[in-house]
Amino acid sequence: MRALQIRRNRFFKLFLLVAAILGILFIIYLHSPENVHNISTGSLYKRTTKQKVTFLEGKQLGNFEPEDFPHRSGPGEGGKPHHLSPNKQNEGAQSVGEYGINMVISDEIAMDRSIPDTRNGECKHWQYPEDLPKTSVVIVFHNEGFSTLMRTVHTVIDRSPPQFLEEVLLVDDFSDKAALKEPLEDYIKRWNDKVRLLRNTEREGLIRTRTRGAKEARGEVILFLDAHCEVNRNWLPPLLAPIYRDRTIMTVPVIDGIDHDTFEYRPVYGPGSNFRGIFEWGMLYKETELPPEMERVRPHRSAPYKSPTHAGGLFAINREYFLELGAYDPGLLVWGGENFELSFKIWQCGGSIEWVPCSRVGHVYRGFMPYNFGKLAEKKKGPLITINYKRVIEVWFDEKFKEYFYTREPLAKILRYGGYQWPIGIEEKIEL
Ligand SMILES: [Mn+2]
Repeated sequence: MRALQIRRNRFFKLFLLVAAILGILFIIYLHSPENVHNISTGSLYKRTTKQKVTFLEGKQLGNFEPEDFPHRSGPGEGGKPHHLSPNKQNEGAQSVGEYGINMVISDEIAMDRSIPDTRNGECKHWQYPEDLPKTSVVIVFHNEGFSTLMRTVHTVIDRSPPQFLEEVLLVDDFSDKAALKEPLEDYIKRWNDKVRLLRNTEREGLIRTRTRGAKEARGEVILFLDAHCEVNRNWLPPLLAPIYRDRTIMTVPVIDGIDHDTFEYRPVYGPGSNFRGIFEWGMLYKETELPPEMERVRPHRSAPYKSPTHAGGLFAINREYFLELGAYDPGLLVWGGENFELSFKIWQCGGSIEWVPCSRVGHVYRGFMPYNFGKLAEKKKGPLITINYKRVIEVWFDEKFKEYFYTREPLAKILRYGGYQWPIGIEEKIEL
């Protein structure tokens, strides 16, 4: 008996020793250089418990698919064009001069008007994880029309599952229009703390103001929208699902057009087509259809797909990842080129960009930019946007590719773009 017990004891001790060694080896393995990255992304721990996105065969609807829009009649309902009565047309034309948008038309249209469902029919049948990350929708504005700004907020609140919407964060880039002062503060009280308002104390420009919004946001994901949008049905879960799967993925909704003079809502792209963002060597942003060889291997045309870049205005990203990348380069001026800067940084730091056909957001394309850059542009010689492009290229392109840009934009050679400070810790992330 005793002999057996001693043997058992020994066996037990040996077992403990082996278990301890295995444990230590596992800890060393976790901290080896290849895996440190995984740990910091959180994917190693969460992978086993994460829910999957699945496509439901048959007629079954996906878990976040809402009821159809009730049939309503009224100005602009159904996304139809709206026209002013003759006695208001002058006023309407004047507002186009002031805002680049016909605000008199906008004011006559309901904040929550119905709009056509422009998605691929498949989109109704996707099942998304129930524990998607909470999101701060960040909306930067400068002298925006009141009703277009508020319609953006109304549609976000009405058409997002509340459990995934941490807040809508409005960031005012030093507007001076009276309607955006107290009346705005009073209006958003109806949403209690769900809608927050921050104000810059001087003009900072879109790029820096967005970075401020990202820093002050409370959600795990930040989602930037322009200040004149209408989000469409079930727009949010499809944008969050890829980020939930991998925090280094940035997601981009497909944009529909809203006419600045009639508020007609219509798709920009042909039905069923999938486009993605590219750039040419003079840094002109373009879009091309997804190549057939990529489309062929995708089981569903409505599934997200990789894209080199994006137009800039509307996208979602893990907040901490965005800040780890140094947010937007603070040396970029006002507007332009920030979409490329962020895209290049994402790919060169191991991340990627996905366009999401099942997330549709309407955007008013303005007739022109209704404001100037004020003091922001005074100190600089040369076109701001070319200075920005030069800065992005000098930082992120290899010599060979820089030459392609200078061949297209020879004048850029003599422009000065200022000193560049690498974001802290980014060197370890760059994959050469
Ligand atoms: Mn816009």
